Amino acid sequence: MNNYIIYTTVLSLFVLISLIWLVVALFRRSPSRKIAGAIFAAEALVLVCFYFFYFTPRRFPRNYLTAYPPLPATLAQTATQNGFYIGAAINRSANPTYAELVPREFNSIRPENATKWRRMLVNGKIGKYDFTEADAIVDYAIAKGVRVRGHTLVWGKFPGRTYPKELDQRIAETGDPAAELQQILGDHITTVMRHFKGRIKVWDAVNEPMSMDGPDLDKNIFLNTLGKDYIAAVFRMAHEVDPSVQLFLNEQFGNYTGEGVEVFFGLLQHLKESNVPIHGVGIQGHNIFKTHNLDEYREFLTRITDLGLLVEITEFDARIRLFEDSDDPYQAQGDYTTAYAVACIENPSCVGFTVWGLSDASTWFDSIPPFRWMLPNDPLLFDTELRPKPAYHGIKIALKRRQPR
Ligand code: 9MR
Repeated sequence: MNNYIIYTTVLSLFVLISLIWLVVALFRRSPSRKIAGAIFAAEALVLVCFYFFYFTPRRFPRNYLTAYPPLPATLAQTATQNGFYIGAAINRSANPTYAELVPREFNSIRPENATKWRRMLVNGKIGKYDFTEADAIVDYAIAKGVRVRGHTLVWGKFPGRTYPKELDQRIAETGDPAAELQQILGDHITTVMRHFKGRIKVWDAVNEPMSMDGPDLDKNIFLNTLGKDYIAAVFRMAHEVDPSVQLFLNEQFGNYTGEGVEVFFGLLQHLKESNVPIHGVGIQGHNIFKTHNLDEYREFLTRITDLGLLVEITEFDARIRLFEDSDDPYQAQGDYTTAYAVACIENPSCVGFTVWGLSDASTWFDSIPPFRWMLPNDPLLFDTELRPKPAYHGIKIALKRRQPR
């Protein structure tokens, strides 16, 4: 499904080669310049057509608007009755849409950004916290009886957006980087967990420890300074601050088998054997360039829960364009999303399924290239007008069959 990347790369290479040929031929006044010019023009034209094809917004039939009879109970009620968390990532609390939709349809939320380290700091200044945005979301949810998952205490990618950029500078300038980082991390974890004590009872202690470039741990500032045991150290610090809080390791996978997965299981094994207080694994579940192999994913869930860990799907979304070859893309997307959620619902140790946004009106895909140009993305359970999509119904039906833990 990521054909456009292959096509663009190959075509662009051809265009580049023809361009070089053309420039050289023109420079040497070679007779081949006309052929080079013609080939270059033809290839460039194909490339332009190709761009138009992929980046022209699509419209798919919305058969689901008439296909499903309304069911009496809401998604949140069905989930609660069957011992499951159905969640959404939330950005603002003062939005009247959320005020109504969240407690009705979701019994769990996860601040999309508000409880990230950098986001809670005034001007990115280490130690200078402003919890206004996070408190508004958390208190709103709690007042409505909705569980909050904290995201995230430590995340080593994208400095300046996840952890404060000032940290890089502080660690580079200090005489004892390990002691300095340990101190700053300890202060951060203590301040944040104490602030939300009793309100956030489950945290992603560490987010995305795996590298995006290969089957290895991400070589971020925490790993480079403290070694791979930074992960264990974060869990231990957090547990010490509040032993009643559940601590998760949260990670994104595109494949559920392979070398990277084995490195991840090696890490889990190591944490378990070292008696690190880890309670579960969060699987993000973003479907970005392709859909996931559901058989392998089901096996993967079992492998985690066989280790005695809980698991949750924490950030699910699947772009509608991944289903555009189907006769009814929204239905195909719904079937896939339902199957993905069902694998979790059927595993008693898989305790929740959270989607990365409340409705198709607001998704991170709409703001990042190239997906912002490949509209629509429509990856969630409710459409832009907040009408339930096929997976909403599929998940609700599946929840009724959930076996209690
Ligand atoms: O959706 C989030 C986006 O608004 C932020 O700019 C970005 C950086 O903080 O994080 C996005 O959420 C990510 C999540 O925190 C961790 N897993 C991947 C998510 C999508 O990038």
